[in-house]
Amino acid sequence: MTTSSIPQINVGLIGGGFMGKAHSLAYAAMPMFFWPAPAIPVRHTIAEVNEGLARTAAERFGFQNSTGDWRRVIEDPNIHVVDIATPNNSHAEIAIAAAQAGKHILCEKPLAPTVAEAKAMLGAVRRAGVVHMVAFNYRRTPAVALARKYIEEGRIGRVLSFRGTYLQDWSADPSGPLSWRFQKDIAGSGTLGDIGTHVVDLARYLVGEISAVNAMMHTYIHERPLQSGGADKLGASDKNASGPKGKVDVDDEVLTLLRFENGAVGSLEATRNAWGRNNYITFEIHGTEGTIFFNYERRDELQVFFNSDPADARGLRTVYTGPAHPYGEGLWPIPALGIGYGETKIIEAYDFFRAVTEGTAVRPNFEDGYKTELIADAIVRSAQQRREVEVEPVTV
Ligand code: NAI
Ligand code: SOE
Repeated sequence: MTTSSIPQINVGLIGGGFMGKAHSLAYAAMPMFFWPAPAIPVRHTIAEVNEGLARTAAERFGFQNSTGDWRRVIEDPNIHVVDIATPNNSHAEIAIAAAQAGKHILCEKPLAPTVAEAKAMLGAVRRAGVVHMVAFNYRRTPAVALARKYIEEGRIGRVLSFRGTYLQDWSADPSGPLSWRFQKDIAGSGTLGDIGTHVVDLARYLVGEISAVNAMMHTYIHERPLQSGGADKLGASDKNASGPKGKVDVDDEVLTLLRFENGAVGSLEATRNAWGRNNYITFEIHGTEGTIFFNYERRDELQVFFNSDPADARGLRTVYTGPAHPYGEGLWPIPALGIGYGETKIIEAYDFFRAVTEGTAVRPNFEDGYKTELIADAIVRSAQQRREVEVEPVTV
């Protein structure tokens, strides 16, 4: 196959922060990993909050054009894919406008800060008939995809239970500034929407639909120093901060029990106040015939116990992901050379552009994002009402 037979697809990326960087890297690298690539993503236009920031982002991330107004991206008939990498409160407005303009959409997680916005977004992409994806990238870690393969193949039998955690420590220090992630009107919720939803996505991907929750939520640090401007510092401590403080009105910690439609039970714990934990996404899944354990901080590894193993070789053992495993054909040639955060985004871009060029659906999509919001909403109501709460049905 020659390069000329691979479609070039123009991308308009909105938001040039942390995720703007990760997605730009993925667009540049995806064809280098997966060849023949489903498409060559062309970094056409990047939008930021003003012209200066947009120009800098274009130069840094390799975009041909820049704009200080995201609406220019939507209006441009040469742009076919809109990538939304802005804080949560702008996802719905941008996505609905992009869908109405017939653009395919990759939107960062959480899909939206509220159920109502997520529902409107799903309605818009369905009406437009465009490809849509929500960027819960951790399910694209090869070891996580391998866990799903083992479960689908029945290697651990019927799933009985799921224990998921997402523990970080970047918000444990009270002198960490008031990131937008601590403000309800921008983020929607705190730890729950920011990282708890990643675990919800993994639970749904690996075990199935969640029908009910029984939750507790807590806020430990109620005010933080105002950030003086510039890029979001993601809580990086400023010990000398002596200026004014602003109110934190979101949760720091969420814990919930989970009931799955298929009869499995589980739990989810998430906090950004766990000193010493960095990106500690773990799950342990017990089935009638075995166990699977994953820890993102050792993301090349999947620990497995299969009841079918010979009696003299029993024990949790480590499988190192590599060419024999999901996405192995495009990644590195020797197991455990090292999968990074970047690779999860490269794989995400690969699957998204495959769907765009083949005209097929990809998951997790806006329906998954909407369902995740319904679960997050049930968690909030359960914590408020101090009782088990059923997840509301999909109504789009
Ligand atoms: P960030 O604060 O680092 O960057 C956001 C950028 O968007 C900023 O540069 C800001 O100036 C720009 N922006 C804000 N409003 C805009 C507008 N109306 N038009 C154009 N640009 C605008 O935030 P970060 O970490 O990149 O987060 C963005 C989104 O990605 C959030 O929804 C977040 O939850 C999600 N995220 C997902 C991750 C994942 O692992 N999938 C990791 C980090 C963030
Ligand atoms: C901060 O908690 C954060 O950047 C989240 O917003 C991301 O979704 C997560 O992947 C990494 O941590």
